Amino acid sequence: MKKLIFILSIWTISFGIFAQNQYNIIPVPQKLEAQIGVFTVNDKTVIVGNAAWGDVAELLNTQLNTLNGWNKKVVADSKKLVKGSIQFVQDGSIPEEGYKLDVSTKQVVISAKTAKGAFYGVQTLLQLLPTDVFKDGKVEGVKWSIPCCKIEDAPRYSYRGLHLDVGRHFSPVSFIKKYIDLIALHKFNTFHWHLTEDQGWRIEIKKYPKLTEIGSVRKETLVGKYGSGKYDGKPYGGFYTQEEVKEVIAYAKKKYVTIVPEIEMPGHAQAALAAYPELGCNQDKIYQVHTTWGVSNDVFCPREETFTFLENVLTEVIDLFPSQYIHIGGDECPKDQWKTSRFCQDLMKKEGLKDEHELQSYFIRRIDKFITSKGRKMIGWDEILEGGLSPNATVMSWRGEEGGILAAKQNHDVIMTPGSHLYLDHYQADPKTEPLAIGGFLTLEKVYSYEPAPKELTAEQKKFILGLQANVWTEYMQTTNQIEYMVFPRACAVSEVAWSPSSSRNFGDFTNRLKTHIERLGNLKVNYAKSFLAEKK
Ligand code: TNX
Repeated sequence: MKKLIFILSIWTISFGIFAQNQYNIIPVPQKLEAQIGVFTVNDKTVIVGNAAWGDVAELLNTQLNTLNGWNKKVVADSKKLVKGSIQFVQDGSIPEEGYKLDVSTKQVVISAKTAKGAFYGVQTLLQLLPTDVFKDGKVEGVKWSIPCCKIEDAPRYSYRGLHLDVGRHFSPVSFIKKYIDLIALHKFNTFHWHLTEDQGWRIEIKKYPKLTEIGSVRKETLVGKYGSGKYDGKPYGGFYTQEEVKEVIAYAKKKYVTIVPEIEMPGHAQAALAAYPELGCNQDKIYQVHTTWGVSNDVFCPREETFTFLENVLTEVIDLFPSQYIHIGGDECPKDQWKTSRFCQDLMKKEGLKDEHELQSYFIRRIDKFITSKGRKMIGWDEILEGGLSPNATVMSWRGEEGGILAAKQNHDVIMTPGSHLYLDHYQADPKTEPLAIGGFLTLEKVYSYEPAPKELTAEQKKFILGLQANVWTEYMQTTNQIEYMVFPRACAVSEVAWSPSSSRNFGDFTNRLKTHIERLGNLKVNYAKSFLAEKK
């Protein structure tokens, strides 16, 4: 008897270790029960789709076909379970974005309530397969085995975002698509596309062609650190046509990623003013697209013409983007020009506004009213709290969590994006050995330690924290290679904070899983940073 117990316990321990090495899923699922055995995918394996989720089954099928040179078709749905298949099953009891995955030696069943949940089930399934599944093109000699398990999974937060600033440095459509793939792989559901900046306007607006003709090009390229860098004398630019924007939105839709577009106002507007100087407070001034980093003093003037312009721009943006949220910026708006403008001072008197913060609030409220009238929701950076928060606003808290806490206490929805934990433009390791970055110091471990539900809030107030987002400002990211380096693997840590239950947070376990995950990233040709490997030693 003793002998049997001994054998059994040795077996359990070794299975435990073995199991750990097999299930390297990021973000870690809510519940995973390891089982013995494997299911092997081969040319006989049928994928049984669910009629309503055709695209999801197709994504998996296409990938397996490409890797193996197969020419298989997804089989239409079946009322019964089909032995030997990978089958999609609808189950109304599962949460919106959740899924169940049941892998036995006989069959793989992905159950979900929605197509989106089924899509996340596929993301997990892909991570259970050998990492070669993330390669592009045919691979030889891989046994496609999936370790048996039962998984029940659903996200902790409903808003899980990754942002990209294309204003400072422009990223081509091909990269935006790759970025969206990576967003989806990590079960993020939102891509915040920061489209306008002092240093460049990047989206075509049909009514105002000069925004891109003039506003998307800066005279020179700054190379090196702001303040001591050099200009190379070459113009720098780029923008997305509306056709390209539509193509990106359609692409994102297939990956269940919502794109939140951002049009900055009233600050970060110098490129727009270079195109249409009449929108500034000093209408005789000749503006240029900003060539240095940092915040420009040239901001939109709150004249009627400016509101007409912004409403026209937003109308085109709303027509393009199906997203519920429209981001209007609102951050870092220097008030110097409003202080010296006769027009602004008169307007403040007329509207009974006591200072320039209230004038900014007046500005944002008007825009909020417009966006709300279009059936959408306005979201802005936490400066929109200053001078009084507009009634329908959602707040992105970036200067720490204070703004988010304040907004939640006023019953406004909040997305947490504090610079202290979620700014992926900060150094991730010793600046002496890292490529030039904007500053800050944010290790993988610190990102992973982030807890988005501040203690200052009651349980009721915490419900206003819809989720979190990591931001990627590109002043010092001149190439897409450098963006990848700064974003990965730190975004992997963000994904786990956003998706997985806080009770499963364990940095050691995460970095163990990450060893396999970076193989996936490598196969996807992502230039991830390796500094965290040194950090671990
Ligand atoms: C602050 S975060 C900004 C950006 C900069 C970033 C650099 C925010 C709303 N505004 O314009 O790029 O810092 O870390």
